[in-house]
Amino acid sequence: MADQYKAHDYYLMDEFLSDEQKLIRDSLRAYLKKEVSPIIEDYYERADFPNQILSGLGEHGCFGPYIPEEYGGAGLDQITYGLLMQELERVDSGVRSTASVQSSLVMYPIFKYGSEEQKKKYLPKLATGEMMGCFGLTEPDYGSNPGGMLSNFKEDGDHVILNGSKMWISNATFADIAVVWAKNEEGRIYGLVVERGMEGFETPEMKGKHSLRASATGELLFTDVKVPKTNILPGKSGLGAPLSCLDSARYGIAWGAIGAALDCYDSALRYSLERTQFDQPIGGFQLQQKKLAEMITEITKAQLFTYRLGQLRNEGRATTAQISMAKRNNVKMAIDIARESRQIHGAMGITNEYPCMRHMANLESVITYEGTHDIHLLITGMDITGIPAFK
Ligand code: TGC
Ligand code: FAD
Repeated sequence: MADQYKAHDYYLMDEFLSDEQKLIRDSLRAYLKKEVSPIIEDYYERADFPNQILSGLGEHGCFGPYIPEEYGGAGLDQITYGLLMQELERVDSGVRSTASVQSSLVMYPIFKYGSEEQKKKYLPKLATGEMMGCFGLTEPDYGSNPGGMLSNFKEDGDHVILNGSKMWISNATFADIAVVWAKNEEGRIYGLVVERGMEGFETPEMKGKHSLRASATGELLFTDVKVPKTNILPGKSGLGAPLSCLDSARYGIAWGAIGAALDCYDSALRYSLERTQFDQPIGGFQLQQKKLAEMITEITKAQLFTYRLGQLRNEGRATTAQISMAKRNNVKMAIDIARESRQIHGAMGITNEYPCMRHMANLESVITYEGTHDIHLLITGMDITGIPAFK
């Protein structure tokens, strides 16, 4: 079925956007409708990522939108970055994931903490999608608590020897490079750029996912991998380095989740006006109107506070806790709307003719990765009380 999506802007938020921001967003929307919507269900069912769209995503500024142009990025502001993530996730969370990882978890740490040589070597190719990356933080026994990681490296002349493993890594199976977080001999965390082809480095696929199927997820296995010291990111060490990258990715997810919610609402609204029962459109029944009215109310609230978060990001004033609140709220809002949308579609809602079930399943990953729903609540709790309740 052709992608009939129409954007919804109940509080006229577009009036806050510049012509350039709208142009960039609308151009990506048109590209995705033409090139991605027609194939996404098929890739989702086959549990595969459509690699042929990588260069198109690069051309539309989806890789490193806010990285300066001198390093190949698009040099855009944080609200435009958010708008791009919203369009991508409107189509599929897995497509947004690929762009999030590339931008915020691979390009950002190299840009922020890399040497000038590292920036010049990797960033321009990552921006076009000619080179793809992944981000290895989570380990089999350390998910919410990454500070306990076991991956480690030891000095060996001009190199270090890396051992350990990472799990649940988006883009792992096809990435050319991995930004990997591991401890040195003193137990201090550093980021290392590990390149595909380095001996002892493997990236097996993780299969059997019922969620985020149009995204490639894998492990990263390191057995005595010899990594040149010049591949260590020199700019920052400690857990704060990977966590600061998560701020940027979580902010993108806050916008992205609104995209998934908009798609579910749009499909439900159209279906409610087309489908008749008891001789009238189901959208004429109060119970269905309640669902639709509550959906657009929640979407509008999220649009408003996420836009404000974007302004704070542009000014360099957004805090980790503010970002956590938006990620947590918006993903929960989107997953609730996906479930309501599926109900409005009746039995058709469980099929691949409508996007709601796919979004619903995808959002089960989104509510878990980049910090679980509960961890984000604890981040807010710590911020308002001053007492960390993690341990
Ligand atoms: P804690 O003691 O609180 O902090 C350790 C050090 O880090 C600093 N810090 C930050 N720095 C910059 N930005 C942030 N957001 C920061 N948060 C904390 C902190 O100041 C401290 O610095 P220092 O100098 O004092 O050492 O750490 P903790 O071990 O108690 O943990 C806190 C907690 C639970 C909030 C944190 O570990 C956490 O966020 N856990 C969730 C893990 C997570 O989100 N993993 C995501 C993996 S990547 C992923 O999921 C990609 S999905 C792919 C896709 O998007 O498609
Ligand atoms: P756990 O940490 O074991 O948590 C299990 C449950 O316990 C959760 O409900 C959690 O909220 C709760 N819990 C944990 N600690 C506490 C506490 N202190 N207080 C209260 N409750 C608590 N990681 C990467 O590094 N790179 C990637 O690219 C990446 N991509 C991913 C892609 C997908 C599809 C998925 C599903 C995950 C991905 N992840 C990635 C991993 C993701 O970040 C972790 O799954 C997430 O951080 C949670 O870790 P965990 O699954 O080990 O759950």
